[in-house]
Amino acid sequence: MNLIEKVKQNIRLSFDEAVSLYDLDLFTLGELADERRKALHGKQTYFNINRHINPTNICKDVCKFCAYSASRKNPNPYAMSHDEILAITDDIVSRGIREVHIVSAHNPDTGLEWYLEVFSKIKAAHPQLHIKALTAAEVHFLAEEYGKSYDEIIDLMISNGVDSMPGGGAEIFDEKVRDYICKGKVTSAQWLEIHRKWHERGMKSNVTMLFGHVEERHHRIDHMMRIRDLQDATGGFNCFIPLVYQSENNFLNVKEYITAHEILKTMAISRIVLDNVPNLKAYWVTSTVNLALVAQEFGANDLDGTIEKESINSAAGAKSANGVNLEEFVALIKNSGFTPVERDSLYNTIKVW
Ligand code: V47
Repeated sequence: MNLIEKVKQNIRLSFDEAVSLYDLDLFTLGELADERRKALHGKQTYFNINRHINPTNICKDVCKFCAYSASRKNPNPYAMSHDEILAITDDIVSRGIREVHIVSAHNPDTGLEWYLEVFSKIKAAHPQLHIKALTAAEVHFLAEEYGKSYDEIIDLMISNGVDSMPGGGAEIFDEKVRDYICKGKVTSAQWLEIHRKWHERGMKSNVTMLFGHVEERHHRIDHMMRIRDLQDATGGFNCFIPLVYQSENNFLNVKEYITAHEILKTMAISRIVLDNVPNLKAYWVTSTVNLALVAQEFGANDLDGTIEKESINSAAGAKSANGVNLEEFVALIKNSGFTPVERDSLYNTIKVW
């Protein structure tokens, strides 16, 4: 049976077959991915009304692709106080925002207690606000720094109010590429182990892939295969988020930028290969809003959210520092022929706009 027929019949692809999907033309891939999207979500496109908080940019790790952490290219170290964070959460809740996404650099002076306390203070003040916090890279950092096991850190996160884990820190799982772009931080096996443990407690998380830098196509497929294997075992991933590499103010010297054509191919292939992950997010922050809207035709069914404030990707050139306006966002989804569906953090429908 040929590859296209296999995809049409929902037959799971091997690594080699998945790599050869890239040989298909973009529109064929788009049609195949769109079939999968339609079967799962029809014309619905999810988004949520959320707010990112990045409490500190002081980091003990040096990832070549990162423009956010304080370094000689970004000599602006900061660390927020609990009061500053609580003022933000008070404000966002009063404006109807339902999710706070808290991700930081690996700051040795921001202690484990500092995080646990801020989570429990937020939860005490706003029990209904969903806290999506700490990437597996941060869990690993905190475990090492404070001599705790992953199990202990995870249990502390849960008992202090964290509701789900974001997908950051996955980067690219291939060990050689990973060593080149972010040597010294959480390894691929550790990243996957942390999410496995999180899922084993009945909790949900997301998974990202940083692409468009020095990796090759087969590295992306390898990344997807490792996710597919873990998802078979746990079912705990809600969403796959391919993050397009942003090139400014960092130490990764990428000469040739990825094309929109290659980004859309990768989106479509993720939808086809990750047959067990229900949602595929076109993260407008790294793809641009325009391409994220087009990606709806290539398998994507989620556009993240309004975000309000974003520091990690905007430091590297993304035009996301101030988020997007809700009405405008909804109108863009509608005008591109899809139905905007406001969701909560766990993909329950809140409102069909
Ligand atoms: O892990 C850092 C990435 C991630 C760059 O789970 C870069 O819903 C592109 O994970 N170019 C953090 N990307 C953001 C993240 C995320 C975002 C939105 C939603 C969710 C979710 C997760 O940002 C990091 C890293 O992979 N990143 N630098 C850069 N130059």
